[in-house]
Amino acid sequence: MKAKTQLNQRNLANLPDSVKRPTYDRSGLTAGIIHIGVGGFHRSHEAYYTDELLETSGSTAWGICGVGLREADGKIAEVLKSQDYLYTLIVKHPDGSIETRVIGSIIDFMLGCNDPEGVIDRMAAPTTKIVSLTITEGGYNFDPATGLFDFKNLDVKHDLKHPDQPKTVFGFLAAALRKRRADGLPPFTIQSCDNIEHNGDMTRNMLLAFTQKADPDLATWIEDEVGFPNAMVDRITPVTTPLDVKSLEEDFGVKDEWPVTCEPFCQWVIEDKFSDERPQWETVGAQFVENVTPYETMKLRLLNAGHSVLGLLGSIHGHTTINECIADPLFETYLRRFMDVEASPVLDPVEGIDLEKYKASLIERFGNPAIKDSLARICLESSAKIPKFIIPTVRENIARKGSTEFAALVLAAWCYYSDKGTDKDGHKLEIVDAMKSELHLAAARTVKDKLAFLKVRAVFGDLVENKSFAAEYAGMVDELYTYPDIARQMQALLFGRE
Ligand code: CS2
Repeated sequence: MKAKTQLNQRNLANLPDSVKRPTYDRSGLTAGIIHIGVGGFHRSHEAYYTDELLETSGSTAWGICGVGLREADGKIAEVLKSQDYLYTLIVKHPDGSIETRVIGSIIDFMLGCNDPEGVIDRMAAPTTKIVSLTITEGGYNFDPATGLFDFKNLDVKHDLKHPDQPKTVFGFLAAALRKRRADGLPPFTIQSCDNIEHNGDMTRNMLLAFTQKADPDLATWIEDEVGFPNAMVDRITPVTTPLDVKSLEEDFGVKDEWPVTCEPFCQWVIEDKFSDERPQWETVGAQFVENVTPYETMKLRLLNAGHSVLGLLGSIHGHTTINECIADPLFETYLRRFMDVEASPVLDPVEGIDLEKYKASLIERFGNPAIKDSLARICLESSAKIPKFIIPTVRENIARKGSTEFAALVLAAWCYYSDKGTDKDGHKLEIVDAMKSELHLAAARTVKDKLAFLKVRAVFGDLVENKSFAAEYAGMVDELYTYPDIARQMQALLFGRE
């Protein structure tokens, strides 16, 4: 039996040699970065890059203070505090080998729902240079039907009435920027790390819409002074399982209540548009570029869209993980065909990237048998993902009269998934989506109206008005409801009817 060491600052020196750990002086760091949304992805990505930077540069200005805005963030707050904000990153290679590394860049954590003034003050402190965000695709409060900021959101209404006790990220950003301006401080950079095309521009537009209503003078200052770099972020980070916690303890001797697992691959391409100082992340593998758009479009429409394609088709077929889908030749071929015939033709060339190699690398990454990325995670909040990952490709193909059938079948599968909530053999699927009941109600009307699901404007906009796409989709839903066997339809699209 291996000796077991509780992860905390005091015990760092006692960890087994196989576990890499920070050697820099964490007690001397200031939090130049405040990060809102400390989920697995932040911990495998920005916090990892920053840890490497602190390890190699001797800089003391770039510690991270994590922030959670919701009650549900209480758990991560508690775990991180009890471990002196340390956690283990478990990197799983396809050959089964594992690297473990304790990340030290997070040095504090605050809960906005318990202490809004404290969080605002921290964001407004002179040492804060960047507020970064992973608030998920659905967190931007963007109404896809109108393209505008959603003022109907009750928390937004609350924030407009109580600017010093905000609940939403926009309320917090506005309050902190207002304070900095009053204190004569430069603004921080606002850095989105979410999977949204032009994520910086999106953040800017949403924050400006909010502040134009809340405080028009402040909006002008934000417009003139605040940097919102767009970025492409990438590292597959599955949900941590109890088995991950147990294996870390048994195989490596580290007791860590909430480690993070991820793949070896990691990428971060950022526009160099910061309002103030920034970390030299380029020294640890990030790329700074003039224009990130082609990179983000490529990633969203191949990787994230590819995930959703496998996630929805795979779920109703009865697969449970991404690597299981890739191990099934029908699914791998389908994904390749979607990427080649529908996604690639509407992508701009990306400097320095060979698209064929990029797609092959995605198949390889998805196939990593150690990752076991669950389809439940991939399908989580599909209503926020599909409009960003798949619908733009469909629209562009409609415009250029290209193929849309591979995507249409995914939407038909999503309808079935939302309606039945089971795979084809009746096993219950775990569906988590802010629009779950609305989507279920629409999907359940399919038998009466084949286009009922496609008519949900908040997701599909006016897609249903395109007659030929609507007919293609209707035919697929019809067939799926008649023969609930998605593999049969995938086969027919790929190889024709027998
Ligand atoms: C996934 C992403 O949430 C999803 O649907 O596609 O979380 C994906 O794993 C990451 O963006 C990888 O960088």
